[in-house]
Amino acid sequence: MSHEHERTGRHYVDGEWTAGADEETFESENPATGETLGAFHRGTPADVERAVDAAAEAFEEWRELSYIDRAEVLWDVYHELRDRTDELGEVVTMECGKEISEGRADVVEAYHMVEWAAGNARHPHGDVVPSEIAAKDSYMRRKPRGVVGCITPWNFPVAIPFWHLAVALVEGNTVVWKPAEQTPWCGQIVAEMMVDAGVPDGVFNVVQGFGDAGNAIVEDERVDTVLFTGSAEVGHGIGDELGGQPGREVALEMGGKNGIVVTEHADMDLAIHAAVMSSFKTTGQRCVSSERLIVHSDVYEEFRLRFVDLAEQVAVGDPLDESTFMGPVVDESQVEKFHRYNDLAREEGADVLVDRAELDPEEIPDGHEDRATAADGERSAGFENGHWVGPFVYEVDYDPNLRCIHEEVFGPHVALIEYEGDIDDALAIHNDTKYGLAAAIISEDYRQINRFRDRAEVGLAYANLPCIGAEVQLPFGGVKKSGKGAPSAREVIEAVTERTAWTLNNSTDVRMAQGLSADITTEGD
Ligand code: UN1
Repeated sequence: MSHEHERTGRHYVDGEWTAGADEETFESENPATGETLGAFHRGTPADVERAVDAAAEAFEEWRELSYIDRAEVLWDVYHELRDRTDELGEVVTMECGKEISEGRADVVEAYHMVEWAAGNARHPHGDVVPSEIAAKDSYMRRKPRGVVGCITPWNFPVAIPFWHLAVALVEGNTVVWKPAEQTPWCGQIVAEMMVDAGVPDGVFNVVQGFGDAGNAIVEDERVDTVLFTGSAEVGHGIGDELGGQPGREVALEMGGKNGIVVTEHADMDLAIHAAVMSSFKTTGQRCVSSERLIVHSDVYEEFRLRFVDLAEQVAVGDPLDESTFMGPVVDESQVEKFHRYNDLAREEGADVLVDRAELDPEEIPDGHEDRATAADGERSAGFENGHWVGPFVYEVDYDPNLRCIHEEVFGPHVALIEYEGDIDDALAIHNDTKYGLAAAIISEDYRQINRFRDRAEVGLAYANLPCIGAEVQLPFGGVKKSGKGAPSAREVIEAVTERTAWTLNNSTDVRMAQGLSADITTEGD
């Protein structure tokens, strides 16, 4: 990787960097400044078809390697990621706008996942199952499914791809990956790392581009499994398309309208910290970010005062500056969506408590004077063309018909909802959403905590923690509209492998081995 001016990224297909079928390119943009970071060839369905050809062909050889041999290749990728964490972390920040410690954390999460997937290769794999017959050995044998298509989002442009890629490859599948169109440079560097690590030709293919390329992956019946993390709209489309096709697998992870419940027995310092982290980290652009804070009436006033106070002060600024808490949102469509939902909250009767939504770029401190930009190697022009917003916080009486507390915004748009009664009253509000990804409860009362654990309708739940920050070895995925399967960790193994229930007879006695209780013919033996 370098910061040179002329960057034109290519696809990586069948062991070659290629411009693809079409000369058309698209640009990657720095959301903080609006600068162009580079041009990338735009993949077409024809490019995807070539990539799937290559992956299908490479599969036969790749599957023949032992687990451990395949894992060795991934360990080399692990070292690339570790050695280049700072450098790649900076590209993450430049391309998707999250502040620099999060940029680096994205890369760290990626190598954690590689560590998990490659480490599995030296662990027992599968189950030994007892048989009714002593001479039989039965066990579960896993086989790779074939070609795995990965479609990944911009908000974790390195980590999430590795949730998919690392496991798919170690298990013996070959891959066609489409990175998000907002973060192609991250995709390019990951591909370079794969090449440097010696992944054989055709085993790993990248096609850069937009939804038409993603659709081509989904529509190609030779793609045996599709792993998708992204918007609910796109994800459900993929689920519907593949659902009706026997033999094709899918694991989907989509959004949420995640809630944090703060009970009357909450430690208030913990509650405030968890809420601020969950609502504003990554500028509210994690699938697990919280947009609903459901707070018991006994502690509501204190919570509101302290949360509002911090929301007013959250440091929005240059994402390359270590002291920034919140960077820009990724692009103009996110800015517009944020403003649209803030207006909607007002129309629906919300009482606005913090309104830093229209952030003036002139007021953003630039703490990173010597920042080298990808475009020209000099300090950027400034932030006036960036996609800047600040926290927007409101309180609203709970009403099942309000759209602002039911629809995902993906920004620092936060509702405070007061509840009365017991934990079941909080749960009734909390569970009133079509989504079910992540949740947290803040309480010192173990009964409340356990009730929440058992009744919160989510795939990831936390007590006395933010609802962001899942570790890679946990299955990451939601229930209800938030997902199907969990496209990370053990669940990816399920999605990219087929099981055979395998039984071996160790006896030469046919009857014993088959467990026959009767002779085959009436004469007997
Ligand atoms: C996402 O929210 O889009 O749990 C992924 C977390 C991260 C992954 C988030 N490990 O916050």
